[in-house]
Amino acid sequence: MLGALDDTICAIATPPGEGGIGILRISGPRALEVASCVVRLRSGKSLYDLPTHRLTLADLCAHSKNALAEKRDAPASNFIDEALVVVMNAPHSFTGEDVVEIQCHGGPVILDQLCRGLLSAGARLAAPGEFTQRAFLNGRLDLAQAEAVLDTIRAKTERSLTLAQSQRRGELSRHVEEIRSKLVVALAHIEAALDFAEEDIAFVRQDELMRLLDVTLDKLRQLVRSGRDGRIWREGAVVAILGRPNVGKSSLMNALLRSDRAIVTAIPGTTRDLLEELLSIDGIPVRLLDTAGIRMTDDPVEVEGIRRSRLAWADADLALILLDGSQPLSESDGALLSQPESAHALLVVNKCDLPRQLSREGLDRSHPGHGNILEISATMGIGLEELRLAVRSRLMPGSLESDEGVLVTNLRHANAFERALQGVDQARQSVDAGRAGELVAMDLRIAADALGEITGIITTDEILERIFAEFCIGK
Ligand SMILES: Nc1nc2c(ncn2[C@@H]2O[C@H](COP(=O)(O)OP(=O)(O)OP(=O)(O)O)[C@@H](O)[C@H]2O)c(=O)[nH]1
Ligand SMILES: [Mg+2]
Repeated sequence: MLGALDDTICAIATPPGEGGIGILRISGPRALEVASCVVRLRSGKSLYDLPTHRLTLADLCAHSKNALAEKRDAPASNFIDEALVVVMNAPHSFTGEDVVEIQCHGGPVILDQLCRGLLSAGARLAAPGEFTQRAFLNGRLDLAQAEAVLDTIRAKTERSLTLAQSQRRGELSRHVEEIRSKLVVALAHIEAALDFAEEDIAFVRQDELMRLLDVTLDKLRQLVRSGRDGRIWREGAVVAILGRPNVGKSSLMNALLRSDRAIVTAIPGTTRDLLEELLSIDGIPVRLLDTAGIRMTDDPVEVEGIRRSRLAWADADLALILLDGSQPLSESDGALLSQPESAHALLVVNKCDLPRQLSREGLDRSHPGHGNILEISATMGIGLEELRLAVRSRLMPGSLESDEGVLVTNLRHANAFERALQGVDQARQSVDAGRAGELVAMDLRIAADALGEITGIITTDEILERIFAEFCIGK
């Protein structure tokens, strides 16, 4: 259930654990009243007298009903901590409600005691994302902007952050609204024509309508296309390094990370578990997996490692199959290359600094159809730039942004854009085939509603609950 807006909510807004500063957030109609139960301003004034958006020094005490009445210089028996307190009066706050934020020392006991004080003063513990949900319900943000708050917090590369910030500022929403409002105007004309069918008044010219639908289709197609990469921008692409033992998988991981993350030895079978690290390849967040070398073995630990390598392959967005150029192709290499999945893998020949034993022609002959084969030396750092480029273009072929520079990074939005595209496409076909106006109107309505779902003009409690449940408490 969505919380009622007449409650006053509170939460610890900083992450759990110890920190230099911990922040408590209170929002709702009784925010000042609740906060007054634990905050005693050093100036002796009441919270109600504070100017909005100004930090003020205060003592914090365990909840007492008459905290306000207590004398400023009386020894505070129930003293908890010193703090800076800020009041943000409605509607000029993140949630649009009265908000009080308390910045104290970031110790779990302090924060916990204060939180309990606020609860006994009448606040309710906020649900995950409830502050942002209130910002949405009070019209401070639309739904796409509210979702971007979460993307901003979770961004894994600078590029993902830039995208999230642009969505949070409302660029995607403006774009959506522009398309939607044109559809709604067209819809109004078509419906008016239906209402006054007998009067023979032309409300919309067929060629104008076709032109509008064509332009809209183009825009929607671009957005849908950009949405295919959306998951990667948000969560990162999984790239698994595979190959038989000792080909240099861990060395490649370290070279790409520019650190000694994985253990490298000359002993085959060094890596026995999956190692995962996040890196940015040209701004694309990549979750790089180093795996156990795949070969026939009886060692139970290695067998388990190999099983995990295979699972990682199945889940990966891209696999790099690594071969050792200083050795002839082995049976284990052949077994990997014969897997049907290997057709989508990138073939990388390592150790190109050593005398060559593996010929590209031989490889093409025995295992054709692998496309471009890259040559690198993980330890000497040769060919890594080409490898990065190849990974990037495999993960995201084609151009990234639509004409207006908007990029769809959210699955829910991508889905809505797809339904909008289908609706407009259907409508266009109906106009083209001279079908009844009712049919055109119905499809345009579907498209306009799908777009409305993105910004939240059209929404249900169920959608809202699902979206805000993903947030952390205090956001
Ligand atoms: N000359 C040369 N040696 C390399 C290169 N890459 C890796 N090696 C060496 O190959 C050996 C194995 O490297 P690892 O990175 O541990 O290989 P791996 O594929 O992770 O091996 P497992 O974890 O056992 O499956 C080490 O001695 C590395 O120093 C390279 O590009 N050139
Ligand atoms: Mg290894």
